[in-house]
Amino acid sequence: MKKLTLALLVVSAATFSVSAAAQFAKPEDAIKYRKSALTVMGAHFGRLGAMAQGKVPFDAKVAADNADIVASMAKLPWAGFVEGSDSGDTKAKPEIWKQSAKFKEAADKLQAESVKLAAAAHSGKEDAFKSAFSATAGTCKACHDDFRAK
Ligand code: ASC
Repeated sequence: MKKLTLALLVVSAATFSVSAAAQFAKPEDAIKYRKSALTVMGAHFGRLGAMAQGKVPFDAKVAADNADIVASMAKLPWAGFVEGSDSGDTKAKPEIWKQSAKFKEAADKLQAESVKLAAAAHSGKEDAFKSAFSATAGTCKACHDDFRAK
């Protein structure tokens, strides 16, 4: 029984660690957090983009390393979109909070596609990598079109 309780605690801690770790004292802290996560994700996604577009030669190891970071970072920004953080140093549109199910769906799509992108990068197959890259980029764009101000 004790073992089961401990196991359940460990599982729930692992499940909730991301949201529990991301508690914010002020709205501007949440804004800074989500923008930071998106900035880091964008930097690594950009390295993948350079390869996907043939600007730099495809390197399976570099692709896999960067895609793993993108897939990890893709989990983080969402906890920063707390109520009351729609104004200030942000391009976040009010629709994020008005259409929260649609926003969550967009966030989930990015996460799902970035996991597939990492798998494709690990396969070492350039064609699979390129198509997974463009599917993932499509989820970035769709969310920006609907939920980010110009
Ligand atoms: C990037 C980046 C984005 C997306 C988006 C895809 O490299 O920083 O925000 O791709 O432009 O359309």
